[in-house]
Amino acid sequence: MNFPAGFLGNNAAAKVFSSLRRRGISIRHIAFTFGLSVALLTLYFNFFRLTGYSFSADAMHYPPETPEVWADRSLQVRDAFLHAYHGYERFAFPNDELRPLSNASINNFNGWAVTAVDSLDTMIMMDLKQEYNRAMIAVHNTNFSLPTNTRVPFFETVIRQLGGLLSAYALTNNDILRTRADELGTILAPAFKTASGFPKFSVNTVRGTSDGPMVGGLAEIASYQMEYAYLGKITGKKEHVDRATAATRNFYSAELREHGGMYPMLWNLSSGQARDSHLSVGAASDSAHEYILKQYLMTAQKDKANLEMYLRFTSHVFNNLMYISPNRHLLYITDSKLYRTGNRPTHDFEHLSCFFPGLLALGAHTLPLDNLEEVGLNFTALADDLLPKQKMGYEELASFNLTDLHLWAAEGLAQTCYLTYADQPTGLGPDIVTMLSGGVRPEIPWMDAMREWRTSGRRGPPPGVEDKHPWVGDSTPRNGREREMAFAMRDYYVKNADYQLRPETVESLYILYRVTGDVKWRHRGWAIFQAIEREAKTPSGYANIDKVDTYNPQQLDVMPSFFLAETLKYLYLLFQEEDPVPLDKWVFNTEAHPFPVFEWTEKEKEEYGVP
Ligand code: DMJ
Repeated sequence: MNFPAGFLGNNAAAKVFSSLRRRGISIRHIAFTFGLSVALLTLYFNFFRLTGYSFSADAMHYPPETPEVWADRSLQVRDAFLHAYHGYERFAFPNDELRPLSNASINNFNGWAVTAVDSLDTMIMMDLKQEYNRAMIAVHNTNFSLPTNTRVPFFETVIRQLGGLLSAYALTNNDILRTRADELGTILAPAFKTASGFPKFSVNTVRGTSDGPMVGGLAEIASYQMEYAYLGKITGKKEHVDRATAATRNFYSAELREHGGMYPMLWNLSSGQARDSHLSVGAASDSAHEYILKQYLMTAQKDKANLEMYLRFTSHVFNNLMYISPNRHLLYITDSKLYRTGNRPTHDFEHLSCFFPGLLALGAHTLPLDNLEEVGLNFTALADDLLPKQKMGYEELASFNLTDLHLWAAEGLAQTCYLTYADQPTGLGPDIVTMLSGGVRPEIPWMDAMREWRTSGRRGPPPGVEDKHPWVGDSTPRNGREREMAFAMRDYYVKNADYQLRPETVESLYILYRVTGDVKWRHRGWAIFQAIEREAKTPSGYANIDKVDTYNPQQLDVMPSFFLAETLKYLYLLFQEEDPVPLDKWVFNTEAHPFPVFEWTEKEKEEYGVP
C-alpha cells in the first residue's frame, strides 16, 4: 500500500514507514496491532473497574528521604499523640479511656487513669514535660486499695498499668513510680495463689482474693514474667522474682510432645499442664510467646530454658503454621485447631499475630541462631523428645542458616501484615482475614516452598519475601461470586473488617527497620500513619473504624489506651533518627513499655535461685 501524500508528515516518519514496508509490515498490520492493544487495555481496565480493584503502585522504589523529612514525620506523630492526649485530658482524665466521638469517658479497667499511666513513657520519649507532670498527679493520687473496683483484671492491669509505671521508672528513676509499682504488684499477688503458680483471671483488691475459672488462656496466664522480674530487681523483693520464675518453670516442665513443643491456648491452673490443642500466636495466645524470648533477652541471655522454648515453638510455627498463598504468594501465619479429622489450620490470619514478624526479627538480631553451639545448644537435639516427623522438620530447618530463615520469615510476614492495610480503600488493616486455601491451586506450607526454592537454585528472593504491590478495592464479599473474586485477586477475604487502632503491624515495621536498616519499612509505616490521620482522627482524639474495606467507613466511639502507649510510640520511634531505646539495651513488654536489659548479681542468683 502507498501512503497518501502528506500522511507521513516529515522525512523521519517517511523513513520509518518505508523501512517497515521493506520488512513486510503494512499499515494494516499496524492498525490491527493498535486495535488489539486498545481492546485489551479496555478489557483490562473495565475488569478492574467492575471488580472494584485497582492496581496501586506501592512505592517500591522509595524516595531516599532526608533525615529532616523523617524528623518532621516523627514530629507529626508527636502532634497526633498530643491531639489524642489533650482530648483525653480534657474530657476523660482521671478515668480510664476517652470516648472520642461523644467526648464521654469510660472506666473500662479499674478507674486508675489507665490512658495516663499507659502514656507516661511515650511522653518521656517525646519530651512532653507538661503532659508528663500532669499525668503524674494521677500516679501520686492513686490508692490501689480503695474500693473503687472489686474485680481487677490481672493481665490487662499488669501489662498496661504495672508496665507503664515500671518503664517510666526505668526512664526517670523517680521513686514514686517504683513505690506505686511495688504496691500494685503486691496487691495483684493473690492472683498467684494457685497450685501451679499461674495467675487467675482477676483479683479482689479489697478482700485480697482472686477470682476466675481454673482454666486460663495462655496470654493471660503467662504475660507477667518481665514485669515481676524487673519489679523484683528494683525492689530487691524475692517474692516478686519467685512469681516471675514460676511461669518459666511450668512451661519448661510441661508435657508438649503432642503439640510439637508449642504452647496451646488453654491451661489448667492447678496442674500447670495444657488443656487443649489449639495452637496460635494470635488472640488469647500471643504475648505468652513474646515473653519467652523477651524474658530471656531482658535478663541478659542467661536463662537457657527460655531460649530452648523459643527455638522449639518457633520451629513448630515454621514447620506447621506458615503458608504461602496460591496466587500472590503472600507469606502468612495461621492457627491450628482440633477438628473431627485431627488438628488442621484455619487459614485465618489475625492482626494480633502481626507482632510475630517483629519478634522473629528481634530474635534474629540478638541471638546466635547460626551458631547455637556457642551457647551450648544443639538445635536438632531439641527435638529428641518430640515425634519422629517433628525431628525431621528440625533437620530441614537446620539445613538453612537459621538467622537468615528467621529474618526471611519476619520480612515476608511483615510485608503481608502491611499489605492487608495497603490493599484497603481506607489504607487501614482489618482485624482478621481468611486466606485462600484448599482450592485447585492450594496454599503451600512455607518450608515446602523453601525446599523447592533451594533445590531449584535459589533463584530470586525466598518465597514470600519478594516485594509486592497492593491491590486496592472494596473486598467485602456480598455473595459467593464476589467472595471468589476477592479470593482470586487478593488471596484472602476480609473476615473481621474493623480497625481497632492496634499496634502490632507498626510494631513489626519499627523492629524490621531497626534490624535491617531498609527504608521501605519506614515508608510503609508512614503510609499507615497517613491513613490513621485521614480516617480515624476526630475533633478530640482518634477512633476505631468499623469497615476498613469500604469507601465510607464509620468511626466508632472507642480510643484504647494502647493507641497512645503502643501505636503512636512505635510510629514515633520508626521515624526517629536516633533510637532512644535501642533493641540491644531495652526490651519492650507487650504493651510497648521498655524495660532495661539487666543481669542478676551473684547474690541475687543465690538468693532467688535464678540463672
Ligand atoms: C495490647 O493491649 C497488647 O499488645 C496485647 O498484648 C495484645 N493486644 C493489645 C493491642 O492490640
